[in-house]
Amino acid sequence: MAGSEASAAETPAAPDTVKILIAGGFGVGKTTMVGSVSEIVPLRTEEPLTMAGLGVDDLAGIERKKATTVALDFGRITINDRLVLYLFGTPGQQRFWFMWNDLAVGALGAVVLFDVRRPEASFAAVDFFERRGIPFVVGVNGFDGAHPYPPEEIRDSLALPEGVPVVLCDARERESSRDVLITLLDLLIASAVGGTGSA
Ligand SMILES: Nc1nc2c(ncn2[C@@H]2O[C@H](COP(=O)(O)OP(=O)(O)OP(=O)(O)O)[C@@H](O)[C@H]2O)c(=O)[nH]1
Ligand SMILES: [Mg+2]
Repeated sequence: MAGSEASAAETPAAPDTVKILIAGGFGVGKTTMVGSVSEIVPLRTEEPLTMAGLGVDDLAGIERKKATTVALDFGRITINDRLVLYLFGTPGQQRFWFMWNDLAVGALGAVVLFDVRRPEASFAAVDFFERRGIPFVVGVNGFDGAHPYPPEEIRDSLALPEGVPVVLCDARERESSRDVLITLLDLLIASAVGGTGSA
């Protein structure tokens, strides 16, 4: 019995798992971010954009887009031996927004991705997390590496509260996507310590 007690004591504790949403409007780079940062092959639920979506899917500014998420993306990243993040990418199109409520259950925080060429695409996502008091950071996805606006200008245009970090990023780059998640984790820790929520 002593042996089994000893081996139980040596068994490393399972890491804590935290659910994070990668959200934002249509085509802002959510699937791309989950894919770049995930250490497992991400689960994707993408369907091709077809002629049937003409007049429904607004492709202005993202004409090269070929597929869209119809349910969710799922990925995972190990931060250290005590913490693992489960990443859930939301669908971006308005007709799939009803799924966001379910996806948000149990989420501790969110990344709202933002495309400066189409700022209005992410307004609803900011609103969604503000209303629910879920802490979030804004990741400004610089398409083609371009970051024409400083974070403060983006903060003003979204009327973000002071406590919401704005991070310039490139969703295609693992390191950059990871930095956005680390900023979110810092915010979650600060919120937990201060007990202040998202704002
Ligand atoms: N040049 C460039 N292309 C990007 C970047 N991020 C995403 N893309 C491309 O933009 C398109 C849209 O990216 P997705 O990741 O599918 O966007 P999404 O937000 O998941 O889209 P929905 O699920 O349809 O809302 C894809 O063709 C990506 O390859 C970026 O930082 N730079
Ligand atoms: Mg997607």
